[in-house]
Amino acid sequence: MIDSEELQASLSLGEIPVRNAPEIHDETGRAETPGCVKRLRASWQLVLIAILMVVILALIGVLFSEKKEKQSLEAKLQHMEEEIFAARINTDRLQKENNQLMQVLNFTYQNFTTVENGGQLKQLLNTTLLSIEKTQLSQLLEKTLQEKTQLQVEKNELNMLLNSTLQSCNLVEAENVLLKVALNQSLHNNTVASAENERLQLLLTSEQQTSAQLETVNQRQHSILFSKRLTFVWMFCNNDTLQCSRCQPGWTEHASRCFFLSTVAKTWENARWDCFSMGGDLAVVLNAEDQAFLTNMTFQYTQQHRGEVFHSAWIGMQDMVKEGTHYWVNGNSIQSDVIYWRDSEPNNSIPSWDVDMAGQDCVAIVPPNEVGVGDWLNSWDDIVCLGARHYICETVALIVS
Ligand SMILES: [Ca+2]
Ligand SMILES: [Ca+2]
Repeated sequence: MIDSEELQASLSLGEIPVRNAPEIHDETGRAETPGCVKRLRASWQLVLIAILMVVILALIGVLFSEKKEKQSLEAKLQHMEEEIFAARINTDRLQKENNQLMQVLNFTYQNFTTVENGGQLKQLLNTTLLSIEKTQLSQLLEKTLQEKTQLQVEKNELNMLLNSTLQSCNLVEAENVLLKVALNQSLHNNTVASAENERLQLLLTSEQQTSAQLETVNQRQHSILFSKRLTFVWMFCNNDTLQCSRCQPGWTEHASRCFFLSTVAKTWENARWDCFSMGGDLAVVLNAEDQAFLTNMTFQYTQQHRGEVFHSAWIGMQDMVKEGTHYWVNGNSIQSDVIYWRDSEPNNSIPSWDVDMAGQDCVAIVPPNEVGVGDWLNSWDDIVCLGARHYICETVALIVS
């Protein structure tokens, strides 16, 4: 065992106290320290050093902890002193307020004692409180009534608005029904219009095709009309409207024949030559229609040329070869049912200047004073062929196929 004195001496010297191991003596008597003892002694020294270190560290820790705790206690103490100081200040303030309250209480008590009857004050107080409460209730009631009135007004307005809205809804519904009807009608009309449009489109297409065909035909006809080969056609057509007649200008068509009444007077023979030169001959009366037409032609001429001398107009009939036997220029003899002599004609009158005593062998139409009445058709008269008369030529009307 190590004594405490030895331990303190060792610590003071910085050595680790070790217990003296028993000495081993050799045979010669000289003391000898064994190896195991030496090792054991070194281990003990190390252990002691470690223990000392731990103790020292523990002591240091304890000292540090105590110092820190001391500082904390000092801070708490300072804080408590500050609180105590503040409490004292607060206590002083409370004491002052308490004094003031006591003064007020004393003053109140003194005033209260001056009132002879405390019950009257209480009653007065109650009355005052009731009056105030009543006033407040009245005001509240009045306010409530006003709110009720306002609510009633708003209710009436809302009812009116509701009624108006319902009426508007009814009107809207009615209008909606009308619009639906109109929409259906419109759709129907649209369908009809669409069908009509399609029909018109088809018709337009057809018309366009027809127009194109007519255009082609028109171009062909135009080329034909303006060709030199058909220049003569222009003689029979109006140059503006291209309305064509089967007779040349100045000639009048009748019964597929063309007739021309001259504006000059010539002998019967020269008149016939003139007709020849125009591709025709003196006119022949084939029937009553021809007679009416030619007689009316002479009448119209005299009506349109009143200042002009117009005795009569030669036609293609004569009895030059055999007196009393009349022939038409076409070789036909006079027909018994186509005879239109004036009264007392033919009389074959021989004028005094006719040295040849040829008589009247050429026939002309004497224009009547009026047409359509009486014996106006009987207009023939035999006249001396050398006399100058107007004349009527005829040709065959142009045959247009
Ligand atoms: Ca005669
Ligand atoms: Ca006569």
